[in-house]
Amino acid sequence: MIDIQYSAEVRAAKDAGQPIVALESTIITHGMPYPQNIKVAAQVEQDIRDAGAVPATMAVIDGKLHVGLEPDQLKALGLAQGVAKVSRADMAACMSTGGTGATTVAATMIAAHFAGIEVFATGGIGGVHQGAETSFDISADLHELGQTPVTVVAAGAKAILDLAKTLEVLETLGVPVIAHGQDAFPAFWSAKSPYDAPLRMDSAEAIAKAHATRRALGLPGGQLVANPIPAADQIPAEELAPIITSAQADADAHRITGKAVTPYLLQRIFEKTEGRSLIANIALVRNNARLAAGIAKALTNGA
Ligand code: PSU
Ligand code: MN
Repeated sequence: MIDIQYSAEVRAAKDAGQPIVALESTIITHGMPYPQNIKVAAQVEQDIRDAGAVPATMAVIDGKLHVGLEPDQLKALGLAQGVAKVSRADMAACMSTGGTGATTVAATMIAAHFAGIEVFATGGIGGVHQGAETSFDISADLHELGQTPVTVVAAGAKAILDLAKTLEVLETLGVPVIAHGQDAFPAFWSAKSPYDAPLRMDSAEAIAKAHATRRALGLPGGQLVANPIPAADQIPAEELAPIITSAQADADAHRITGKAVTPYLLQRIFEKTEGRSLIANIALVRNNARLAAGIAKALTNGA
């Protein structure tokens, strides 16, 4: 009944059994400003191709689930105003009403699993927000990681989130959190947070093998691979801390709630860093795309 619209490239890769990496689209519509969003979306796709895999950017367009976008569709999504942000809760409604929406990490995982794609690259995942003890704001991304078997490569989580609580929830949900090449859990714009990740692996092959072992055990849920931003591109945590505090205060003052919180904070931080946050964001997404391609290749090679 669900009629997936594959891009020509993803369709050919599926037929040939080539490695495929899923990409989300909320990062394009709500995570980065126009016009950089369009350039970055195309660049990240090309990074995956250069690393020997095929990119599959997900979105819902006119009610249809797209797995892989043609270049003109990718551009149109980045240009469009007021595109819906579609997560687990809204995905089916968006499709059944013929709507158009960009997929979050949670919705992209659902789409990837549905299409038989096991590896996904993004920037940062949603998590437990600061003040969650009163707001109860915990991203659906965490529950998705607990139930959908996709390995997600991200640069940790942003300091707009409460990292300690985010790690606790992931542990409760049984999600393996694997730092790549270091012990510390990365903090998005900074390579290291004060917290160690529960697991560490130093190669794409090891991560692929862990994924395949979970699959063989029949475990529901995915893995979170926390890949640090390259050192040359990071912004020191102490420099960002006051900016994040003031962005959070703005969000509280304007009574921003629900799914509007994350896009609002990202935009305020972009403004307050005069665009530096975006430069770091681009570097880490590209770095994650390359690692995800390596994991997808290792899985295809029988990890
Ligand atoms: N974190 C980022 N950049 C993003 C997002 C999160 O650093 O673009 C987006 C992702 O699509 C993620 C979503 O899945 O925000 C989480 O939103 P929420 O916190 O409302 O669950
Ligand atoms: Mn939320």
